[in-house]
Amino acid sequence: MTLASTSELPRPILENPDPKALAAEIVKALRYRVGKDGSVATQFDWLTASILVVRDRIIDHWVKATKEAYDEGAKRVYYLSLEFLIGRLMRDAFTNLGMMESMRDALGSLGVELDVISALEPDAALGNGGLGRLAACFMESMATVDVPAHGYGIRYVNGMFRQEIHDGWQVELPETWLDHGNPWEFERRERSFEVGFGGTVESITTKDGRLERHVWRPQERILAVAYDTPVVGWRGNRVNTLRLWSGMPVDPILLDTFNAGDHIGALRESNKADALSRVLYPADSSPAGQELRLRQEYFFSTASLQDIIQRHLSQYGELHSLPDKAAIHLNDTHPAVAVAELLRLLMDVHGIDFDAAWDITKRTFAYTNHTLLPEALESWPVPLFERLLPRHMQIVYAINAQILLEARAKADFDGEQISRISLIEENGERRVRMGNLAFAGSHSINGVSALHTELMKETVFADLHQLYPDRINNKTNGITPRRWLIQCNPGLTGLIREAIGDRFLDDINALKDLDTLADDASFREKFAGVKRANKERLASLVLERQGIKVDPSAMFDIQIKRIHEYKRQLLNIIEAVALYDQIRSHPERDWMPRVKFFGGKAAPSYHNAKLIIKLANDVAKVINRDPAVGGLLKIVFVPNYNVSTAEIMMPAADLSEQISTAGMEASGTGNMKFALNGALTIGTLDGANVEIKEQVGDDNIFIFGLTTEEVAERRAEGYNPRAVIESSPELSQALAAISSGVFSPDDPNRYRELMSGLYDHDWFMVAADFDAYAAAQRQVDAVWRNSPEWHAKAIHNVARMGWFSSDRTIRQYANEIWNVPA
Ligand code: 26V
Repeated sequence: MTLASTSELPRPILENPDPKALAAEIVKALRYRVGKDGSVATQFDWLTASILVVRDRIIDHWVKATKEAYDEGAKRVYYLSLEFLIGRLMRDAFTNLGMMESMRDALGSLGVELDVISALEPDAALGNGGLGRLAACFMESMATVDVPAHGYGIRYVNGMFRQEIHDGWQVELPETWLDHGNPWEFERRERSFEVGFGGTVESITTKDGRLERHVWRPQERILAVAYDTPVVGWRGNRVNTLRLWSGMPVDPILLDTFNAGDHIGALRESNKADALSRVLYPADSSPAGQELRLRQEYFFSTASLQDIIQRHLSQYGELHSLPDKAAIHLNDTHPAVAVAELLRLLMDVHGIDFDAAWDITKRTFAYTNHTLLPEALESWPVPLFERLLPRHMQIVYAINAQILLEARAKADFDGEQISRISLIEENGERRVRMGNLAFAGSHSINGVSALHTELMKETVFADLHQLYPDRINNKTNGITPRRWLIQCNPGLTGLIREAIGDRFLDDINALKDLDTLADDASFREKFAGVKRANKERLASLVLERQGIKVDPSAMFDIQIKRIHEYKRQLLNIIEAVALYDQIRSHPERDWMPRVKFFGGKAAPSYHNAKLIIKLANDVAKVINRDPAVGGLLKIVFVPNYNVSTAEIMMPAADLSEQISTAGMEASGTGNMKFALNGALTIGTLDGANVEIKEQVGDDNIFIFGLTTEEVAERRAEGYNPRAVIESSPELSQALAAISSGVFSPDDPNRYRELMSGLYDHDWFMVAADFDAYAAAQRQVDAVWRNSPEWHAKAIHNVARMGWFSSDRTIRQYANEIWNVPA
């Protein structure tokens, strides 16, 4: 079968370059921009030259798109996000410009392998997980569906840490993605803005004693400097800008201090500025709480707003029209301080009164909530907030007065409800609630799956929803099919093109045409062949990197995502232990060979998550070496799970594990990537799994376990995990084995506490769902045994995933929230 080749695309993008001409361009870039000659160039130099060649093409479109948006007076979307988990960009750009094969040929003629150099491109890992990756998919989709947009974030020097596994334990190492420079970005020194911290607020009054305005005199000042990366959409239709801010000192060196002999002190300013954009916080739930995090949030929020205001003023000369020309989106509460900052800029800098400024603010902002976990809801101690941002503290109080007034006027809220909608938490330590601030300052608040949105209305935002019932809406997440199908799975893409033509490349819903082919034996065989090749690729990677041999004809059962107790990797591992026990006790049964893959990072301070990684590795060590299992079950923990690893693992999966405690996973997007690549899901009725089930049909997914309501009921009636465990012999035995040190003979007590947590409270209902999960796994085995049936289901999954394209999601945001055409 042939790989997707650009020459077959229906409307060849751009010029669909001739490989010979491309090769000449690459050589020229190598010589004049990298400063090397082919005879001395390293593989890395070839990579840089190749990126520069594709970048040149992107720039032409970039300039054009930017000018058009300006000339048309188009409304722009500004996506504020502390995280953009982009991964590699080169292949994405080749795919979207339709020049993958030309580039491969051009490089080949120069004796360079595209696959070799593209593997050298570092991942831009400026995010933790789902929230950051969603921002990256959205950037690509906004360019694709022609929405003029800017992403705003921080240019972290150290993104997400690199994970190594030493003796089964996670070890965190700094990721230095900028070490060899970054050919994608453009530094814009001229685009820099001052960011203040601390200091005092002065009230200026008129001669007759009326308050005229407030002037904030910050004690510290730092510069935010812009770095721009072009983001190209499918077929190069539009190129948008990802603008990342980097901290720079106003005075790089305090010369007086230096000359007075304090050489270290003289660099103080420089270090402070550097710290702001130094490192991404690697926790995606535990309260960060640290001052540096709040500084980062304010730093990028104010720089972005100043940039937006400057652009708006230069085009329209006034700010009352801001909501008509700018939609500013808050990706979670991380940029929520922008609500207070926009008010400050409008009032204190541009002289607009509170009522008008508040109206502009609300009509401009929209906010997405990405989690209901109480520990992930941001709040800041009032004393810290007040010390760093004294003027914003006053503004928060002013907003609070406003919404409490509305609550009292509009609804007959009781004291408890009033205290719940307040922007200030008053129980115990006083804190600023960023979720309430984002809600109050936005005209739209959305959840990321139907279930999550309903739960938002019933839980965190119940009272604010009662006060402002028109604001909460749902926008189910999506993924970009360019990266998560066309680019990462050329085999499947080629097969689909052969079978149903090219329409799905531009209209992903055309994948539906595959549905009828599920009954076609010859198509099923080809489909199985593609999956097999993808599994072989993963198998050789695991052999090469980890020295573990796995059989590509076994079922590849994969759980890859952040390690979190609510995501229940533990449930999966315990089930593997129970299965291991069964295989040993009943070797005569006809077991279906499986390889269970795990991958994911734990927050460095999250003790149990790190212990779960160690457990997966300990269990793997024992099972993989046990001749009694005879290769029927293998466990592999793949280190350093990131976007690039995902691109290899998603296409190679037979079974996708989406087994969070119902009600806890806001959406999930890995679940969508797997299904689009032809894996069947085993999952709970949580997040977007609910909607995946609706799309693919009940027969093509394995659903098990308690529903959200049942989880709540069980908790309400006093859940007793010990009784549940004791009534399940398989579960008891597995827990006893782990607890007694069968998998940790070097430290038999290693998992005592982790296991006793399950007996004592089992917050995430692992025990309650265990039997249902094990039963669902045996049902999975039964279907797997019937290979044509399995592949037919897998084909139905691919055929019915069109709705989960982030193009659909972005069109909904555009039409229903941002009010821009798409
Ligand atoms: C929260 C915090 C809390 C303070 C410390 C730093 C930090 C960093 C990130 C976060 C956000 C975590 C929320 C998150 O990633 N949610 C995920 O969003 C995905 C996209 O909507 C969704 O698919 C996942 O279900 C959801 O867990």
